[in-house]
Amino acid sequence: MSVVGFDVGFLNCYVAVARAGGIETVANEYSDRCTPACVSFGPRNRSIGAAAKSQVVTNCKNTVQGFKRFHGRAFSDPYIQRLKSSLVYDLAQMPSGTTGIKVMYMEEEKVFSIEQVTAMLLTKMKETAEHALKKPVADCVVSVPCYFTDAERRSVVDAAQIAGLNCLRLMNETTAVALAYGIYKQDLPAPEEKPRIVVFVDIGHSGYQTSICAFNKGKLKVLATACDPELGGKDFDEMLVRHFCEEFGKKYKLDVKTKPRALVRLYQECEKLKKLMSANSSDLPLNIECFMNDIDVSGKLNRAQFEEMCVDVLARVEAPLHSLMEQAKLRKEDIYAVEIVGGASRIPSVKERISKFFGKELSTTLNADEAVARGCALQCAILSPAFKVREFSITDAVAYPISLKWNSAAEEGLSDCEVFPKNHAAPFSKVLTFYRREPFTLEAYYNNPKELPYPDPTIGQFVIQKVVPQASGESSKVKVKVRINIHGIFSVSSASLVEVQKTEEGEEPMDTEQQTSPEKEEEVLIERHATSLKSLLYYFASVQTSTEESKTEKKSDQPPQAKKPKVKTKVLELPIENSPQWQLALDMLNLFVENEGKMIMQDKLEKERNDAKNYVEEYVYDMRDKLHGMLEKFVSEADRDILSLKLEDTENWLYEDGEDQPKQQYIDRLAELKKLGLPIQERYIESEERPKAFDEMGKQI
Ligand code: ATP
Ligand code: K
Ligand code: MG
Repeated sequence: MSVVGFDVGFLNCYVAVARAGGIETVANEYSDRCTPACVSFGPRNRSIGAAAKSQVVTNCKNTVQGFKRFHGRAFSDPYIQRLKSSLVYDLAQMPSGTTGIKVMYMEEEKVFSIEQVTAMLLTKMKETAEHALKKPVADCVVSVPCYFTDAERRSVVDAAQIAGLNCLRLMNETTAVALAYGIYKQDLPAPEEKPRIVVFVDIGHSGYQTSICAFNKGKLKVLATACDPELGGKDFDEMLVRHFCEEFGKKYKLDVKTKPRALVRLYQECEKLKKLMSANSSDLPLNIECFMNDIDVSGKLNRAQFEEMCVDVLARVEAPLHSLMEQAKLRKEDIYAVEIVGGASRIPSVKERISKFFGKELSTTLNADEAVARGCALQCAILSPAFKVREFSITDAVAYPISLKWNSAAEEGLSDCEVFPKNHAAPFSKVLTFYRREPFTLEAYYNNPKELPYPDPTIGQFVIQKVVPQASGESSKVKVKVRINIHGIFSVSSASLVEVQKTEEGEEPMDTEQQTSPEKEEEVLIERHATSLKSLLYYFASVQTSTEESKTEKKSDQPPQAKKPKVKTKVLELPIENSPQWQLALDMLNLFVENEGKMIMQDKLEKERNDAKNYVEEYVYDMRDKLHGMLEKFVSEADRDILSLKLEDTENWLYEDGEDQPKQQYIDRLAELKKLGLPIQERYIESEERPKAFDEMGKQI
């Protein structure tokens, strides 16, 4: 049982773990807590994270970044098509119609699905966690932007599975931040008191997310969220790149856009410049040597000019804040604090806008880079039975209103019903009642496509199978449980048919089965009995809280003395055929799991091969130094010449034929060298030990 939180950022990823001392953000093999969201493909292996980022320029066509936005998207999605032209690497269509990336890997052209690419990143992050915890990691919580749709979320869940992770929860990034904020607060209002209202703002590289939350002791409730999925640090970079492309075009007659490598370098330098400008308002230089056609370029910019060129981007900061306050129906005076996180929240003009909107100083009590990962690790600790944490209940909110439509039994066409309005509590289950004689289909969709950052409002089709009429010929009562699960994903989780076995004439059967789940639940009557189909009646029953789900036969609990009819009902579970939109097929998923395992093995073998080669190289240099240094007295001139020659031979070999050999070749070479070197080293050690031993003896006497 591991307790791990992964912040899978568009640009930067973080890993937090729970250890005896509490929650800790842990460093990767480069002693860096930030792991770039970058995967690079080579002729023999993959590089992931920092190792991949160092290849962004040298291996630009096979180094992928910025792929978080491809999840759950069709290749034909206009959004993907638009992006495609601006990317240095290639995209391709997967057989299922979703988006894949096309690269050269192991000297072959390969197309990887987005789930596979994110899985590669997660593989790296998993290793980082395993290294820190010194044990295998499976259970974890993974972050997603709160504006992710169902298809995007399912795609991330699949990616986690491909990486061999057991994702206990996909956590909305803003909610993770809210948890990291609230769980340690000792002074939250008591449960019956007026809650403390806090706004959270996360501006990362790709997206802008805001949420407004109510805190009481031991709980947090997300009241509303508002986002701009296309506003983040990258938009500021974009403006800078555009500016310098123009400037260099005029000044040096360079068409930067035609050279992917130059463009990638310009993006890197502009991002650096942007960060510097957060701390300096004076003129700052931008210099790139050998930028294009052997030309060195230089330019300069100050913060005022930067803000001027970013007016349109900055103008978009306010809209989500307006929407947030409008949805929550609260006044600005009700807000206790505005907490900001995310790298781009450091841009002074962004901070100014937010602060001005609320008429309030912003709070930066949380670690701007690590709060999401820490919140995820905290959530994982809460979900883990093996870990003791403070009780803390989290109620999230539905980001987009969800409706169901179905063919009405009265054959009057389609009926529909909004089952989860915007900001409805999540996770949550509802039991819907239908009266049917045959199988029927429910179609789930987002009913407000205008606010969806996604072209297709379809969530999926769910066929309730094996529905039959009652023995009497009447329609059967069918109970369908729909839910927003812990990942924020809609599903039809179960369906059952209530079979009336015996009733006395004229009486309505009473069913007494109880629906339960650890989640909050509600019963909604969708259709009335067959005779009054026209009216859709909503009937909100109280939340039921019994502890066992009845799946088998149940008797109605009529008191025997009240001479009422005896009714026996039997509840039959019905199979459901699920077809969620853009769902990765199970056989593909299994294949990807298998392939990820093979690629991990390949990377491991390649690393071992490289290490073996490095050992030879190290030995050559080390021994050569020592032969003329500390080992000089312990070797005859003749032996030294033999070994020296052998070392030189080996060095030459390493740069020629030995450049790229199987691991065993290096092991053998090293063994050959050691056969000559070891006796010399032994003589040296012996001579070192002898006086020491005498010393020891002297001390004892
Ligand atoms: P997302 O949340 O959109 O998935 P992310 O989590 O990877 O992306 P962050 O790590 O929060 O993003 O932020 C990265 C962005 O913040 C980059 O655009 C980076 O240039 C920017 N950034 C970081 N530090 C500063 C700074 N001091 N000034 C300006 N921008 C900064
Ligand atoms: K991040
Ligand atoms: Mg982020």
